[in-house]
Amino acid sequence: MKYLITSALPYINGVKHLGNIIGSLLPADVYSRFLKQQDLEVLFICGTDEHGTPAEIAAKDEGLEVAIYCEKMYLKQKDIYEKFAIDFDYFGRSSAASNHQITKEIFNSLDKNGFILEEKLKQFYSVDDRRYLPDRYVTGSCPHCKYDKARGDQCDLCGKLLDPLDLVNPKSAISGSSNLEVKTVSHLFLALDKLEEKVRAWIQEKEASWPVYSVSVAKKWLNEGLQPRCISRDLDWGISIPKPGYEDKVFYVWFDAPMAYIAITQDWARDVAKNNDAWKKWWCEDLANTQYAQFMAKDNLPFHGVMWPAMLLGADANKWKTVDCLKGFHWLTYEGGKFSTSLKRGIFSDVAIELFPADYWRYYLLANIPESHDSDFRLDDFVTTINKDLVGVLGNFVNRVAALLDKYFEGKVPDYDVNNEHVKKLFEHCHPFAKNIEEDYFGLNFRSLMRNLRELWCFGNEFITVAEPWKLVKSDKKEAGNVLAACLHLIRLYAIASYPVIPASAMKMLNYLELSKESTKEKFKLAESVVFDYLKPGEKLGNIELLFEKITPEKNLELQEMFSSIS
Ligand code: B3M
Ligand code: ZN
Repeated sequence: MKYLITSALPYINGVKHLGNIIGSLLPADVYSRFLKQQDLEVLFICGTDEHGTPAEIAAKDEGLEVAIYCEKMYLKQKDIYEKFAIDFDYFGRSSAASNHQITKEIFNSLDKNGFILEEKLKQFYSVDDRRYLPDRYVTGSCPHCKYDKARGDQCDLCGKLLDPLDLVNPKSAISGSSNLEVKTVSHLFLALDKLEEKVRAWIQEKEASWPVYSVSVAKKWLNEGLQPRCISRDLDWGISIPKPGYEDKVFYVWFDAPMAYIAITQDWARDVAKNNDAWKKWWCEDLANTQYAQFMAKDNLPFHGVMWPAMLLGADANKWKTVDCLKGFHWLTYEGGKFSTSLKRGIFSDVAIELFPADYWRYYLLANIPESHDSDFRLDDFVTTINKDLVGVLGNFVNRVAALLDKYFEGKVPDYDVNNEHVKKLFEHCHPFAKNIEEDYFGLNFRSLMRNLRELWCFGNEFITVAEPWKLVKSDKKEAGNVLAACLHLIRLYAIASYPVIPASAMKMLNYLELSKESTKEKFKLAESVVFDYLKPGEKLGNIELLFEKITPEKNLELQEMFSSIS
């Protein structure tokens, strides 16, 4: 079995907030790191989603050409994800040539198979801008809640999806002009209604391996009855439509964005695998031996669970790999309200990563992942959690062990007896934990994973507090050596079990045990990590780098002030 992992492609129109990070990128990374640790064949693909009105409007706001803006934001986002230690095999772009090609190819197949319709549509034309105004190019008042800055595709206040023609007092978002005419124009539609039965059968086949929530969202869409969906737009930036009469239009962003998962894999094949055909084994060969997991926030579930599969099934039912596990997340809220990119509300990834190392954010976000319901990010809770769990539990244990070994055993692995009762006790306790943690990783149960990890860490402090090696060393040095050797093995287990969540800190622990080089692959398997005779007696231990630094009350105050204006 090989494992294909994709995370929803973040929109290009700005730096993402912490809600976006935990809503797809971070859990996908944890899964990918874990599987790679088990020495399985894994490909983790992501990239920026660069088309549509949001990109054009954001570029205009910055006074840049769209292509230049996208290039700049692509590099910026890529850099931030690297700093968060999100370890993609390839981070590409939906605007790449590969995506133009594959999107057109799939469209042509759909057209040939009779799933593309031409229909007339009423649309705003701006006389002053001399152009049509799709989606967000129209603003006005929401007909539902009267919010006066609603956009043509959606109202940011009440969240309802809109058609530009629904808006009250519509205006052009480009010039502000309200001199708009309604014109009837021909557009292309994906005949989702004709694909409904194929999708229904496909979901039935897959649903056993999807989380319940994803199944219910997909079925809800399906049961409301699928309607033809417009897939053409009057924009300059995007993928042009290879059909006579539509030369001046481009594809709707949601038509080409999921195709980019395939296109980015092609770019990976060219640039990383150095074999232009290497993408095929992930997408169109040996389908039964690929396990494909997608990660996304809940608003993306209908597109991934219904619309994109419909496109692939309609293009060629037997050719394409479709998702096996559709993992959708709820919302992370910020201090009780919404994170919002347009309103700049919340903590954004670029600011966050300058404040604390990635592991701090990774740990807190994963411990609070909105897995089965929305969850709230709270700055005071972030500070408390870091100080308690990372500094007080994990960091403290590792420091205690290292200090005692420095003091009494010249910083070396003590002589120890594998069959001593401390080791036995540890083994009995840790074995079921490691098994549960392994199941949590494989089963994508993040909340349970984080609880189990934390509990496993807590055990170290309890163990050493009860065994009191600092006293034993005076009466029975051999026994103190047994205890501390057992603790070193526990640190090894912690490093291995925690690596996907806090990779940099895990590597520091392995460096301390001088295992960083040999422990990359097979020696790293979780199932085999509960071994307590692994370290060689007498071996010199490395330097222990400070794992985590306490967030002081002064720093806490500084943070509260820094973010107080946005709550
Ligand atoms: N860019 C929406 C989002 O970032 C969208 C995902 C596309 S995945 C093909 O939430
Ligand atoms: Zn509204």
